[in-house]
Order: sequence, then structure tokens, then C-alpha cells
Amino acid sequence: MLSEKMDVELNRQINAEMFSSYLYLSMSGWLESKGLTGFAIWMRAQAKEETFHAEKIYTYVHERGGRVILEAIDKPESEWDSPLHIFREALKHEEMISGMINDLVDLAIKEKDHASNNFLQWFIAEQVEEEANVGNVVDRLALIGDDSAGLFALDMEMAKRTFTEEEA
Ligand code: OFO
Repeated sequence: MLSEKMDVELNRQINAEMFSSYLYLSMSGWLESKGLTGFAIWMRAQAKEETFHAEKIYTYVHERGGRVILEAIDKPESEWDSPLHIFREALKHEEMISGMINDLVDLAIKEKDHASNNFLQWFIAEQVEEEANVGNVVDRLALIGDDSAGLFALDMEMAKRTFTEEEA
């Protein structure tokens, strides 16, 4: 059985993951409106992945006899200056999420909740991957600068991203 504190904090994380999904969908919409279809596809896949993260925690809370209470999702930003600005913001956001996951692990250790600690290790590994993936796009966009041919080539590559739960 989850402690009350762990239940509350996992509910908070569900909300954070749903906000991440909303934020990335908003970013996808901005990219789509600029004709950057490949970047928009990539960000939309990212939004789906975040919903999957929220559902993973939702399932776990119930498995452990907890209670999911959904709260309102904050309104995400809708305007950015450039694709580079978007991906820098996405990286900052992922770093913040990593901090939240680390805090959850700290709580699990403090409470000697080995099951939650074990469950959360999946997210620890996932955050390493997510920060690396977004960071890589930031680096490439910074290198591309104002070169529209380079941006177009990267846009084509980004379009190849898909998301399935099996690959997550
Ligand atoms: Fe982008 O990460 Fe969820 O957890």
C-alpha cells in the first residue's frame, strides 16, 4: 500500500506528465503553423509519450492501492521565437521533470518503499534518454543557425519519429 505522501506526490507527477504532453502538443502546433511538419511530427510523438508516462503512473498508483485524483492542467505557452527556442525550452522542461523524478526516488528511499523505488527507476533511465534526445536536437539546431537548407534537411529527418508503447 502506498503511503499518503507517496500517493499525493505520484498524483502530482501524473499532472506534470499530462502538462508535459499539453506543452509538447502546443509546441507541435506552433511548428506545424510554421510549415515545419517534421519537427511538428516529432513533438506530437513526444506529447503521446508523455501521456503514456502519466498512464504508467496512474496504473501503478492503483496497483498499490492508491487513489488517482486528477487536477486541472495548466495552460501551456503558445508562442516561441524559433525552433531552437522551442527545443531549448523543452530541454529545460525535461531537466525540471528529471528533478521531480529524483525527488520521488528520494521520498521512496526515505519511506523504505522499495516497490516505488523500483518502479521509478524506469523513469530515471527514461529521463536520461529524453534529455539526451532533446539536447541533441538543440545542438543540431544551434549548428544550423540561419541555414534554411540545413533546417529543411533536419525537418525531414525529424518526421521519421513515431511513438508506440512497445518502443517506450
Ligand atoms: Fe518527458 O518525460 Fe515524462 O517523464
